[in-house]
Amino acid sequence: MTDVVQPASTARREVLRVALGAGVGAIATMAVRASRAADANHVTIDNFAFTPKTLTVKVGTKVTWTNKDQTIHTIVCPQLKLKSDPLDTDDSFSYTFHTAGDYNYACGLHPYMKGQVIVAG
Ligand SMILES: [Cu+2]
Repeated sequence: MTDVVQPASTARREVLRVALGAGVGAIATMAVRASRAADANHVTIDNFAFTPKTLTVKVGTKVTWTNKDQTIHTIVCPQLKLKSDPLDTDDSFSYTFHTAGDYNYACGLHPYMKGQVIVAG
């Protein structure tokens, strides 16, 4: 009898564990979605690339770049005569876009790192 009950109990515990695991996964997914929505004006610099590569914002939006690389990067936009200070790991730079347009920028130290901010009126 014990031999029959024991496996069933173990199996039920396993089902519960899997269900809890799925619940945690769903919560984690929701947290990621929420943080993405909040980061609509944020560009991450990681692995020598800007993410998102193209960011679309409304006029008046303050855009913030944060360097997640172990290498120094800068933000350079000739159109705006904009040049950030060197950004070390976890440093940020912000700029408020006041005029609609397509703004191409790059890293001053690694010109192949390109990004774009589209400012819609
Ligand atoms: Cu760079």
